[in-house]
Amino acid sequence: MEKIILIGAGGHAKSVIDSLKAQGKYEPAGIIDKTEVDDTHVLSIPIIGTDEDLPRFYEKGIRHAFVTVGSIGDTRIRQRLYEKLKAIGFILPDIIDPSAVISPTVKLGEGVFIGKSVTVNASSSIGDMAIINTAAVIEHECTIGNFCHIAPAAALCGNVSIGENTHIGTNATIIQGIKVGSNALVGAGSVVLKDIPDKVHVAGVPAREINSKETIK
Ligand code: JB2
Repeated sequence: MEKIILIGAGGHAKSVIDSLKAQGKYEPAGIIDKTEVDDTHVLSIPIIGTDEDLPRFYEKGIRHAFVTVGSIGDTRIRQRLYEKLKAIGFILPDIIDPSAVISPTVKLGEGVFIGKSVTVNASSSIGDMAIINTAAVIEHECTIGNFCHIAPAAALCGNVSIGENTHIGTNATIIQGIKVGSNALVGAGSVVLKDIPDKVHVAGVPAREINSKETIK
């Protein structure tokens, strides 16, 4: 089995490790965190260094890496890590929990995480480094941009498009045909009935624009 190195030793790493083990394609070589951390393991995977060690692991022959730092409405860390890994030469595979139901017609970017019990229906596409978290539903012909996070149990009806770096909060509902811009944020539990421009934050039922500090992610 090919070895893979994981980047980030927090809560999201636990979700990814579970699915990685269940997927059975890659063997975790270890986790690196941004600095020395007190813990020595996450779910029995050892913490083996910091970001500065990445080139050394690549030289030792580890070719696959996955960003296990999550994001709650701020994708900059994941973007920076993605660029760093690509510059070194790492391959970023997709980690897809075997309980997910994904149409064979779906297009997937690289470094995508698809968690437990997700559904992605026909002709949808998922951009690079997106997180499609537990039990989210992405209906037919949806487009999810790079670095988006679709949080647990969010539901996107058919033909919804989401721009890059956008966060869709847990249990949000987006009705069919809606366009959500890039760098936008949809608060937890919102019901989105109208298009949302770039950089706008919304919350509530029906969803309305709010000050970014009020947002429930
Ligand atoms: O630049 C970095 C870096 N920045 C933060 N490099 C590396 N290698 N690691 C980094 N980290 C590490 O990511 C932190 O030191 C910490 O160990 C970890 C983030 O852990 P935390 O539990 O705070 O968040 P998370 O990103 O794992 O999970 C968030 O996002 C998920 C999607 C949580 O809020 C979860 O609840 C959520 N499900």
